This record gives sequence, structure tokens and C-alpha cells, in this order.
Amino acid sequence: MEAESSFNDHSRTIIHIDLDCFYAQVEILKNPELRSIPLGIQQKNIVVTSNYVAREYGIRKCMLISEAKILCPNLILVKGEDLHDYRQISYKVTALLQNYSSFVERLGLDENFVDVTELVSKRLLELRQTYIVGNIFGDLNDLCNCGCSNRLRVATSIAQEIRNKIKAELNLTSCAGIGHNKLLAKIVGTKHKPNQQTVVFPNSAVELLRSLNEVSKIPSIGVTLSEQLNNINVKTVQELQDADFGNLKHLLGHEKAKTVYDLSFGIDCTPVKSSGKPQSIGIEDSCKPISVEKEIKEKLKQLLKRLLVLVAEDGRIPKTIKLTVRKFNKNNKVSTRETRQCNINSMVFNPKDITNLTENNESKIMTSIMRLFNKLVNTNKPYHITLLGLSFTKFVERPSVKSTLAKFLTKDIEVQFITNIENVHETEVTPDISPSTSYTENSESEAEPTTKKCKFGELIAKRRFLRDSDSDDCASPSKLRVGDLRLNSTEKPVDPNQNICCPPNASEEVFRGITKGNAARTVGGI
Ligand code: DGT
Ligand code: MG
Repeated sequence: MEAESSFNDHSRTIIHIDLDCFYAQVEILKNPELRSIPLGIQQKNIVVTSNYVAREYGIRKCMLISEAKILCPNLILVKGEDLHDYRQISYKVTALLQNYSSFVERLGLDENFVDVTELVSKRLLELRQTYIVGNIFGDLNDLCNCGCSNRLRVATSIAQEIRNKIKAELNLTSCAGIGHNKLLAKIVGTKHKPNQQTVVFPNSAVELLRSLNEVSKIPSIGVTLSEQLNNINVKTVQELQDADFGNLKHLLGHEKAKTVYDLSFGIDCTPVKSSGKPQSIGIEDSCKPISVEKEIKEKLKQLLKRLLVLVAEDGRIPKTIKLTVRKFNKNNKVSTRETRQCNINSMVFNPKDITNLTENNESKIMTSIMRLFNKLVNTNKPYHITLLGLSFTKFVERPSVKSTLAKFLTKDIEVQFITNIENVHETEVTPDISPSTSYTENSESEAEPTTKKCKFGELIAKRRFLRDSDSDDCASPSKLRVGDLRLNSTEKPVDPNQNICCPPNASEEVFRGITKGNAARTVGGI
């Protein structure tokens, strides 16, 4: 009954935008000569994407460099381990889309859902006639008469407009899928690539889902779930559609069974959530096993430096730092990831240049990080660390000068300068078996490719390859990003007569003018 009503609810209109061979396009923008030659983007020993010229040679995502070179000896490889430029362009695309709707949801670095329901209704008031732009999935017989056909038609012209705008302003080509929910829009957009768009009307939703063939191809059905389904002989979408709901319920519980069952019919009620700033910004590096604390510290120092560069782009000030380690147990050959986090005093960041840490502040942060490390790893016993990650997981906005001064002057000084590591919030321990975890060692977590981007088998092989590879580590922008923070480098008192630090972002001149005459107070660091 419930499914029936969701099935018939076509009131929304969603466009899914996916940039073509994203990393490759960004590299081509930087060096246009790469446009017409086969180009692969390399991370470690894998081609993570390639331009469409290279794809004609059979180059596929997640292919080993060695295999790719056999297929296409002229393949030009560009390193894509530093995600900085990809991230910058990615945010520009999202910003452009936000002109069309306040509901724009980012998915990874190169995909966005745009809920254009409101814009469509406005346009419908102005239009006499609607027509379809681009490709159509399925047939146009028996179209629903709830009004969705017109809405989707209008959305096809909006999608075209959006794609033209992305091309005109950012010189990037993209694909669009148009449907009445996110699931359908995402799937249908892949039907004609590159630089094309496709619409699906509700009458063809079931057929669209069936066209995926394997259940594992349904977005949001991951490796584990598809294995569970395979175990009860549900391998294809059609088998899922025909499955006995009681069996599914028995296997997955009512709620999950219903979601999965609905998905197989193209039913998806999830809203397009406006993406704000990322919840965390992080970076990870896999490495050959490290068993010496001094080396760990050195690696973490380098990670911190790189992380601060990412954070500088975002504009917020971090409050919490999280350390991730992957421990390799030589006896049972099992890796586990563990994380632990603690608060840091955001006052140590100088908002004008967060990347420029004073030695003293750096050493304070490093002390916090090493304390976390010692909680995660018993260094009195032998250990082997094969991955280290750092991320900032909570942020405060950079205060404006006015509010900074007001708050700074009205709050009690003890509140201003919180202690260094306040407390350790949490520890998470997870076996390191998920393909995405193991593969995305060097990807921005926000953009962490879904497990579907590489097949599970390939991933296992590549994991092994990566582990055995000579390459020690590589840049690994993690998924998060922040903005322009800065360790407050005003370690030394601002005024020799006045042991008070200028608050972040405040003009020292103004601040000093106002605080003159205040009694000396002690300032804590982190
Ligand atoms: P497309 O959309 O088929 O024209 O090609 P792309 O390259 O845009 O592929 P897409 O949309 O799946 O992913 C966007 C970017 O994310 C891509 O340019 C490179 C990166 N990426 C994709 N899959 C993986 C993966 O499995 N691992 C890593 N590290 N990065 C990936
Ligand atoms: Mg793409």
C-alpha cells in the first residue's frame, strides 16, 4: 500500500549532473594539449580515470597502469594524487548549480543532484508548450497523466541549460539524468555518455532498473548487501523484484527489506539535501609497515602540514582532531582501522594563515596527536602501522572582526582558552576489509569513490598490489575540507604590558585600542 503510493508520487523533478571523466577534464583545462591524446590519471599504480580518447583503447577505471600500457602504449599518464584542483573545480560546479535550486546535493567530487521542482513549476506557468531535449529512456506510450510528463519535459530544457552553463563558464562537459527521484535520475544519466542527457518517465522506471541487470549495480546496494542477496539466490534486479518479501524481511529486517525492494522498482523517496560545508576534512596515507614511533611522528607531521593546506581553503577553524591508524597483525594477516579524536583549542589557529604554524603551536598539536596515537597503539609491544590519517571533524566559523572582539571581551578568559586536549571522545575499531577503505587511501573522503567504482574482485587484487607495491606512500587528500583557518600564531603576548592575545581575525590595532588599560591576564595555549 505504502509502496503503491510512493510509486505513484511523481511530484518532484530531479536532475543528476555527472561531469565527464572529471579528473582528466581538469588536467586538460590545465594543459589543453592533452585533450586529443589518450590520457590516464594515475593514483599509485592505478588509472583512476581516463579521457574518452583513452577509453577507445579499452582503458577502464581502476585498471592497473601495467595493463593500461599494454592496451595503449601511447597513454599519457598524469598524477592525480593531489586532489586540490579537482576539489576547487568541484565546488565551482556546485556553486553554479545553486543558481537553479536551493536543494543541491553533492555526491563525491563530480556528481550533484539538483531538485528543480520549484523552478519547473515556475517555468510551466510561463510556457505554452513543452518538449523533450536529449535522449529518452523507454517509450512514450502510456505516459502518466499526473502532470509529471510535462514537468520532466521542462526539466530536460533546464538540464540542457545547466550543462551549457557549465561548459560556458567552466569549460567542462557533463552528463545529466532527469527523473522524478534521485535513483532514477542517477541511473538514467549513465545511459548516454559523454556530454549527453537522458530523461526517464515513470512508466519506464521498472524497465530502467531491470536494465542494470545485477542487483549490485543499483546505487546504494553495496558489496555486503549484494552478497547477502546473492546468498538467497537474488542476483538480478528482476529476481529482486520477483523475490518473496517475507524472505527478504527474514534476511534484512523489515525496514531494509522494504528499501531494497522499493529500489528495485525505482522507488526512492529520499530528498535532495542541500550540501553545506563538509563535516570533516582529512587526509590519509598508506605506507609500508612502520614500527618506530619517531617515524610515525614524522609522517604525522607531514600529514598535518598537508591537512592545513586543505583546511585553509574552507574558511572555518577546526575544533577537533581525529587520528586514524591501520594496524597490521602479522600473525593473522588482518588489518584493522582504529580512530580516536580529541578537542583542540581553536585559538591556536591564526585565521589569516592557518598553514603557517609557529613551531610552538605545531609542537602542541603534535603532542595532542601523539597522545592519541599512544592511546590507540601500545608502543611497548611490537606494532605495524600501514596507514595513518588525520582529519579535523568539528569546526567553528571564522568570526567577524566585530563579533570576535565583542565575544572576546565579554567572555571569561578561561572560556576563551580551553585546555589543550580536553578529552578523548571516541575510539572506533573496524576490521579493514571494506574495499572503499582499502582503496581510497589517497582519496578525499568527501569524494571517496563508492565501492561500486571498482569491482570487488579487482579491488582485492589491487589492494594486494598496492600493499606489495614499492611506492611508499602518496598524497592523499581525504574527504573533508575546511577553510581558511589558521593557528593563532600570537603565541607571544600581543602587548608586552598586556598578556593577552589578539582574537583570531581581529585587527590587532583595533583590538589593542579597545583593550588598553585592561588588567593583565594569563593566556593559555592549546
Ligand atoms: P565518467 O563520469 O564515467 O565520464 O568518468 P569520471 O572520471 O568522471 O568517473 P566518476 O564520475 O565515476 O568519478 C569521478 C572522479 O572520481 C574520476 O574522475 C576519478 C575519481 N574516481 C572514480 N573512481 C575512482 C576509484 O575507484 N578510486 C579513486 N581513487 N578515484 C576514483
Ligand atoms: Mg563523472
